[in-house]
Amino acid sequence: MASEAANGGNNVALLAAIAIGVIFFAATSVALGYFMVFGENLAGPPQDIYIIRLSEYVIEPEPDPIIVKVGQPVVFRIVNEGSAEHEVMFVADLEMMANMIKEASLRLQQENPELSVEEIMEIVDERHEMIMEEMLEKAFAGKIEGEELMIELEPGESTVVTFTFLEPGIYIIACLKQEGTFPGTHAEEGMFNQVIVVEG
Ligand SMILES: [Cu+2]
Repeated sequence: MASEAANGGNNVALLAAIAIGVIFFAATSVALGYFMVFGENLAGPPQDIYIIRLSEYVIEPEPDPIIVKVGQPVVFRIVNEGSAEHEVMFVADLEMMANMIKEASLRLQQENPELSVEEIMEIVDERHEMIMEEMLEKAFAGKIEGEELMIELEPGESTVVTFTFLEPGIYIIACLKQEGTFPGTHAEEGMFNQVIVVEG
């Protein structure tokens, strides 16, 4: 009788321990999940997430400068805080690319005087997307692994992308959109920055 009571007591204690364990596990999971989703708002950016803010006409990284290690996946949260469409694009030769877009715009304008600035920007942008993506892939083959090398965002839009840099060096990021700066690009107004990749 006494031992049955003791067993009953043990069972209760065991059940209580299991219940506490389950509750603790659930609470930890919820907290961890919450932190993973909202943690950057609560505790500032975790070390491996970098913020890139876009607006007229700047690219502001946080922290500044962004210094990352070769071979390690890097998470960027890119936010368009401006009132125009912007992009983050990796460029091998910024001046060349910016000039190319400007010249193409001016040429198109000369050849098609009936077209509005908006129409010309649209045509250049479409070509820009096709040609650039191909050029970027070639220029950065073996240097950057991950998502597309050109990320376009509408005003107020944001996205999270992951890149792994396979070679050390300075990687220029720029916005080559033209809204508000036509026939020049946003980059000409200073909308560019860099990601510094160092040996691990
Ligand atoms: Cu821009």
